[in-house]
Amino acid sequence: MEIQLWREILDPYALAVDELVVKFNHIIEEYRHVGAYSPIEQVTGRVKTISSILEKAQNKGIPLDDIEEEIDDIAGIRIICQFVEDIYKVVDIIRQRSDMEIKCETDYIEDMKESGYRSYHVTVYYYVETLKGTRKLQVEIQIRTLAMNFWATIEHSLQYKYKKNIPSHIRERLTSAAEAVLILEQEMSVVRDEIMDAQNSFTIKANIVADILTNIQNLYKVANKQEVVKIQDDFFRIYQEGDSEELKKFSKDLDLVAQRYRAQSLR
Ligand code: 0O2
Repeated sequence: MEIQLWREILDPYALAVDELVVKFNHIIEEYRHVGAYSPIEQVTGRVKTISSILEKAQNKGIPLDDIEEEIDDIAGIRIICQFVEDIYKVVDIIRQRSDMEIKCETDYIEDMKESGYRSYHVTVYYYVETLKGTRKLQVEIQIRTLAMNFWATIEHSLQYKYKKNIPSHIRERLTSAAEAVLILEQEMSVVRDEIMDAQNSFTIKANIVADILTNIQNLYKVANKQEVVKIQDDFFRIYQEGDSEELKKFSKDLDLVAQRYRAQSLR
């Protein structure tokens, strides 16, 4: 197939990947803005390379004309979570969205692959607008924890290195590493609430400080300089004392001052 033709096929998938990465990143932002823990830690996306598409088509006996129908991971999104529980939250988020229609789901976490691979796969239909009109595309979303991703990335590289024939002694190591990942995740789940609390209070504090600094910056433009310098000194003192409740109260009071000057911060 000519390169131009491949470009025509793959360009809409690149658009789908770009849009979806933006959308999932925006979900992280939404959680952070309300100071809540985000079940999504990180999002990446990729369009399958031509050689990888051809290899898959050949291995599975798929005619070139049918690749878009038969290969559901031409566009791939990978969502990384901190905890196993978060994966199912993300799946719920996807199920509720009106811009993605679920085609199928595979839970390789409940049903680990023989290789030791664990991940939750959701294949969705997603619409993109192109010069030639609306296109309905398949996108594979892989949702996994940081630990599962670490394992899968290493195993994938080894598969590549050994052309899918990983020597048995390395296979055995990978199997025990997969078991270690399982134990690690179980242990981390026990302390999940503690970790979430710590991360939440960190995000909340960071948001409050950002609000305060924006308000001070805005006030510099409109308010009496001496008053703003005093506000700034008070802020530094409270910040250094490290009392979160005091910081919250200070932020609320500052909001009122900023409102008075119509200089309120809007993040
Ligand atoms: P890439 O882009 O190189 O990652 P099937 O015939 O159903 O078993 P299919 O249709 O590829 O295979 O679907 P499946 O099993 O859901 O796999 C889709 C993708 O999941 C793979 O893409 C991998 O990214 C990942 N995956 C599945 N099994 C394994 C595994 O054992 N180890 C690792 N590291 N990843 C796995 P591709 O096609 O390999 O391409």
